[in-house]
Amino acid sequence: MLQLTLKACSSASAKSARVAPRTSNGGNRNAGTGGTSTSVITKVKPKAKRPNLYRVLILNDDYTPMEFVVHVLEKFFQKDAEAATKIMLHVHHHGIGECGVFTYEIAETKVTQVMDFARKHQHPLQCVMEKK
Ligand code: TYC
Repeated sequence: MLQLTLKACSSASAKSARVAPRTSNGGNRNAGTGGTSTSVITKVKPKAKRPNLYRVLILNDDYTPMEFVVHVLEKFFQKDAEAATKIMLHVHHHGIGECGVFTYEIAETKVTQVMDFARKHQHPLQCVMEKK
């Protein structure tokens, strides 16, 4: 009897898939089996892990002009005028709103770009990130 078992492993890539038979009895494939042998073949399964995602949010304030917020959304978040205006008005009425969802490094870069741009134009606009 030859028993072949395909088993998933976690941390190797598909390229290094090992298909050589490995025995579970120290190499003596016939030990205690009356002449039968058992092989376990392990095959590495590629494990695609999803990245952590972060929301980039802007906060309302009383001083930043609406047109500036719309411009920020167009410039840094690739929103068209209609989508940008909708987000800006949502923030104006609810206090906070989502500009986009990104991986950690991209989200961090967006926050820095927006904060630097707002400071450069002397507006108090605040931008933060939040893990999803
Ligand atoms: N509340 C601001 C105003 O009345 C407009 C504004 C909207 C400011 C969104 C910031 O994130 C913001 N001028």
